[in-house]
Amino acid sequence: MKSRLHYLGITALILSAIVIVSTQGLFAADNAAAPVAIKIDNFSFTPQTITVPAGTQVTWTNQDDIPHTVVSDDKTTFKSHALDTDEKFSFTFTKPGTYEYFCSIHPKMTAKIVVQ
Ligand SMILES: [Cu+2]
Repeated sequence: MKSRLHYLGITALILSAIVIVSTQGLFAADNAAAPVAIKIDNFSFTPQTITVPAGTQVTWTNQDDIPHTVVSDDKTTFKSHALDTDEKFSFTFTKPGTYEYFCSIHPKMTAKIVVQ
């Protein structure tokens, strides 16, 4: 009698451990911010406004046939050099806030990233 209860207890412990480990795995996957891509084409950033969780890495790709830059409005948070066709620039947003940016070659090109 003792041994049956004993094994039941051990089985319950092992099952609990499996549930805890797999649940933590799921939460870890949920918390990992998926990378986001923004394309630069035809003198515009697409999408022009995007909301992402903190920790998201955003990568811009210049798909236009002329150079563009990606520069935050404060000109310090992030600032790419002139991107040639198919060239990329990445920045990881760690702090929540609203980040407006533009192309310093064509200042009418503006867009925004909201980090939550
Ligand atoms: Cu430009």
